[in-house]
Amino acid sequence: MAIQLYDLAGADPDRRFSPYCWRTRLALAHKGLAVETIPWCFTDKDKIAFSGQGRVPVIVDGDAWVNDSWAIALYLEKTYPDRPSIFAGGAPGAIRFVNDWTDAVLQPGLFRFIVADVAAAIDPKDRAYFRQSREQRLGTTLEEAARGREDRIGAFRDVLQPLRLTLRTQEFLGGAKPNYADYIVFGAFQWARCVSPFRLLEADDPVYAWRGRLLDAFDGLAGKALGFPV
Ligand SMILES: N[C@@H](CCC(=O)N[C@@H](CS)C(=O)NCC(=O)O)C(=O)O
Repeated sequence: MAIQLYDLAGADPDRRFSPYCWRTRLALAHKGLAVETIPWCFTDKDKIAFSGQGRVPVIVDGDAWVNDSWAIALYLEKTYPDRPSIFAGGAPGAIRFVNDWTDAVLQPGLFRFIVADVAAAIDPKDRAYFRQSREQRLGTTLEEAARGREDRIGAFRDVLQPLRLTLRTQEFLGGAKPNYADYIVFGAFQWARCVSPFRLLEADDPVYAWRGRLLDAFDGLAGKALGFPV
């Protein structure tokens, strides 16, 4: 039986834009595990109440359920040891650092470039909740947070320099092949691509080429998903 994944969706149920859910989608694809995704909106808390919390991803695998993308990654490694390892080419502890850098630096930085586009893409029933919760998190209005993105993009690209330096000499963060570190960081760019036409990367950036390789991975799983051209 396929693993079920509660997956954040927009007003169009085919628009799947959670960076954390993309980590899980790619980890499942890496392991060759079948998945059935269930579209979920921010205010559908009752649908995942069985998990004891209100965020996605949540997976249901037979009698087991797991929430939190990092916990899901560890669960998949432990439960399916005969499948290709998502940590191959890296140590889980170091990949955990990539997870925390992405959560603490990359995604909050990126959010201010796409916040208006996320607000436009979400289901109308989520709008009031999204505004209230994100304005509290940002400490300002959505409109103020979104302002002047063309002027700020250079500083954001500077933050990507460690990623760029690594990708100058290897195809993936995992080395010759992608591993879970790639899926974590790529999830942030895929989040943006799924909701926003804003150009985050220049075409001659090694990060741009790396993102393209991951858009093509697993028969174009991420590249075929509803979003904007990059
Ligand atoms: N640490 C969690 C974060 C999950 C998370 O924040 N998910 C967002 C979707 S991108 C969510 O469900 N938010 C619900 C809300 O804001 O109420 C993970 O890695 O899975």
